[in-house]
Amino acid sequence: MGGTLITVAPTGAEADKAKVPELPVTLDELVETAVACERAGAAVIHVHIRGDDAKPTLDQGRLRDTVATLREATGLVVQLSSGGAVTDPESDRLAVLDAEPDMASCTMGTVNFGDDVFMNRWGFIVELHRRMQDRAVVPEYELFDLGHLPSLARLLDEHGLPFGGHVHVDFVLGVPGGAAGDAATVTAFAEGVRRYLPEGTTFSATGIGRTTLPVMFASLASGGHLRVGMEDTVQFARRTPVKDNAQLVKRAAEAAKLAQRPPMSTAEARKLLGIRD
Ligand code: KMH
Ligand code: ZN
Repeated sequence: MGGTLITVAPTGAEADKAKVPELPVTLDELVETAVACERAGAAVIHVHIRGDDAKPTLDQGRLRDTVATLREATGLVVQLSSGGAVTDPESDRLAVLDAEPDMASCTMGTVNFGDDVFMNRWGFIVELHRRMQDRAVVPEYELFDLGHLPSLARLLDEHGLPFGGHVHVDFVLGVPGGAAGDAATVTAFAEGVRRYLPEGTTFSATGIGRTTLPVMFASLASGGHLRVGMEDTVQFARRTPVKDNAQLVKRAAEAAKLAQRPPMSTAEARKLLGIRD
């Protein structure tokens, strides 16, 4: 069945640095965590950046610097978040692609997001997909709910395959307002991938908060890949905060090895995802 693609999402837009001091928010902290996570078995990094005030930002200059610095320091596939924070306008989210990442996320529909709404209009999704095709950026389609699967099928049918021709999706489970983070839900999504999406589509799964472990094991058992990181959980276990992102990647790599599907190298990940040279 091949190896396991491990994506690390080290920062996100939600956790508060004042409450989680280990969260990487400066470029130096991000690079340090990226190097450690690559060593621990990650092949892709899903990046949200922060400003000097440690709050999320989509500042163009910072995004460009971040992409260039991560490329110099690591072999990781650099995936920028086009989701940003729930307050980010569509124009800024589209402009993320100007920083020329290898990949970018593309969420397949609007979802309640805790007390907020993560807005993803159909017209916005189409524009993001088209711009990624034009700029040779490989999308990771983020699925927060089962309805996002047929929406992606519609997108591919009406607007064509992504750059590189390979479809890769990520199930983001356990968000309050989205699909639950449990094994039955992973199975339902995996079945939906087979039912709605092109043959050869690959998936990873991430469980938010305490759903991290059930989602991780269910994804491995279903032939899926993994995303872990402090964007998704800041608790390693009950009453035990995460030490750093590499700790989460190491645990994922150990689980992947136990499942007889050891972590993919960055070169293998680039080939699988169809990343441009
Ligand atoms: N921060 C969330 C509102 C993505 O990166 O594309 C959106 C998110 C998804 O994290
Ligand atoms: Zn994200």
